[in-house]
Amino acid sequence: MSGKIAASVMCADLGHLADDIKKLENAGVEYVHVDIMDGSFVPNFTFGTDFCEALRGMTDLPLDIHLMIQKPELHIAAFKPRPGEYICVHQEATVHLQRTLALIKSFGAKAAVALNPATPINTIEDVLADIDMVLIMTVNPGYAGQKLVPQTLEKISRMRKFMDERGFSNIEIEVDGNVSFENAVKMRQAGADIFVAGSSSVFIKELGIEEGSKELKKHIQ
Ligand code: S6P
Ligand code: MG
Repeated sequence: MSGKIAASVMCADLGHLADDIKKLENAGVEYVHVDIMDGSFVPNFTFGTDFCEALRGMTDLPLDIHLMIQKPELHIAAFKPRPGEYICVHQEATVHLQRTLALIKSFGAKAAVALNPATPINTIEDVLADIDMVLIMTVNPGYAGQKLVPQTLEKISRMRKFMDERGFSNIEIEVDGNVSFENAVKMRQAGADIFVAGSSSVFIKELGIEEGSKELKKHIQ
């Protein structure tokens, strides 16, 4: 199966959001990646619960909600997780990770854990049974338009091997940060399944959303 695209809505033209969402649908991207930032876990602020509801009213594409917030367990319910959607929390942001993942599952949504570049893969060994996806951050979270942290490429293949050896070949790997056409090829080879597409690919102004998505698809076959 070829790789899937999760288009990062923080890189869209927010003044013409409905147009951009239509273009993403026409381009055949699989998910809308929504970055939620709280100004504490990461230094930036972005969207919230109302924005997710507005997106759900705009498209049938499933949301891939990336919570870059402290104590996400306190806010999961407010995001009204739906079956078919991913809700992703950071390993670094919650003390009771297993309970938080079970809470996500209780809404019928898919549960995911994100790892910052500095966080070792073995920190999620004991929750593999509780997740559908692991998000390998290939930049430090907080901003679009950053450069790849190079050692995260090798981390993707280590993560894949780590999960396969423990009988969790079903868990998908998502990558987020500087997923350029060139980096996407290497990430795919390392074992990534879902590619968060931002300013490095789908939202390159000169290319446009349709062309950018088409080009990225070619690189993640
Ligand atoms: C960053 C956030 C990401 C960005 C994405 C942007 O903290 O989690 O999802 O939106 O990385 O992509 P790019 O191509 O500008 O790095
Ligand atoms: Mg993200």
